[in-house]
Amino acid sequence: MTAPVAPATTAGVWRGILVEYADRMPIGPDTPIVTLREGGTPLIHSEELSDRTGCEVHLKYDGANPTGSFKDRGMTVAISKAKEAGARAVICASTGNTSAAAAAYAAKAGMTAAVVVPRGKIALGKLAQAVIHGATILQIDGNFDEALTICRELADRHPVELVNSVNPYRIDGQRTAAWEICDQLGRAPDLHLMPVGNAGNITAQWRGYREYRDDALIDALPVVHGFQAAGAAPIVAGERVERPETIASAIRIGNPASWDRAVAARDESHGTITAVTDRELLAAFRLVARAGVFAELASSASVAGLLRMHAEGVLPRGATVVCMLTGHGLKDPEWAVAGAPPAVVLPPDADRAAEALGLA
Ligand code: AN7
Repeated sequence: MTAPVAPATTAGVWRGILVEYADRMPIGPDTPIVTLREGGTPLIHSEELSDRTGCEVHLKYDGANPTGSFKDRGMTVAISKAKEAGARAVICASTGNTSAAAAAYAAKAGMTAAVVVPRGKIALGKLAQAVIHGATILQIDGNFDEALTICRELADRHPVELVNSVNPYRIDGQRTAAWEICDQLGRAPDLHLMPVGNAGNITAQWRGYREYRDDALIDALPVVHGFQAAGAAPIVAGERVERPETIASAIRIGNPASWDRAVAARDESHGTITAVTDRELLAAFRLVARAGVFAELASSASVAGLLRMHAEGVLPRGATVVCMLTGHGLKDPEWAVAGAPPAVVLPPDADRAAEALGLA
């Protein structure tokens, strides 16, 4: 049985995107709401990035979702609809975050999940989530694109529901990030910057903004700038990348499923999709963390892109900018500790501690 939604004691507390945006969601009175109260994530003003760029920069921190990434927004809808349709099992291919979300929401729904991931190429935190939520994990000697091909085939031939972003309910749910940004700012940003991997999210954000504009909830649309990792930038190159490579494993994707829709979002918004190097990703990752926000490495593509656009002198002065931070840094803590100075080890002695801290 599904728990009742929003008992009186939760008044004023965020109830998850399916309830908060119910009138914009593909749900009816009989749809079971499978939720971990995703969404409602913080929009954080960045003084550091605003000072550097001369813009008003905000970070939409979707790492604050229940499983630590924006994928929860789409998964609550996909799993609720799968449950409504009577599905017992779901399957997805993943670079990690989708599998974590699918595993968690399937567990909440009492369904089984199978996840197909590239062997050795997903962050330990994400693998840990799939394991602990009880998903069946298949690791393939291949990349994400090959894993997705396998999953599409299995879903065609067997009674399992595909919950990758080729499932339209995933896109429906992910639109909510754009709506929250508008609700939080009281307007649409001038520029919306985000990482691009399989390109479901850029598709969803652009749809979200357009729908808010069509309903006169915002006056103007943002310009959307997407960023791929340099070794995995098929949309930038205009051709598939057979062997995508980047340290940002979340966006190590060579043949995005929503390629055409990403190009449409780019062109309709008069934006761009460009590449950022692994070095730029790491620099942006550290910069954002120094101001208190621990976002996943791949997430930092939005901020790396912002800094590059600033260096190129193409940012309109005073523009309101939102950078999406799509995942939590704890997914892959290795990147945080890599290159850190050696630990300071001391006996338990206050004088020695004071000395080490330069206080004595
Ligand atoms: C943190 O989990 O594709 O362009 O299988 O984990 O919508 O694919 C993850 C992608 C950005 C790219 N940021 O979003 C997966 C997967 C993070 C991500 C993306 C992903 P899309």
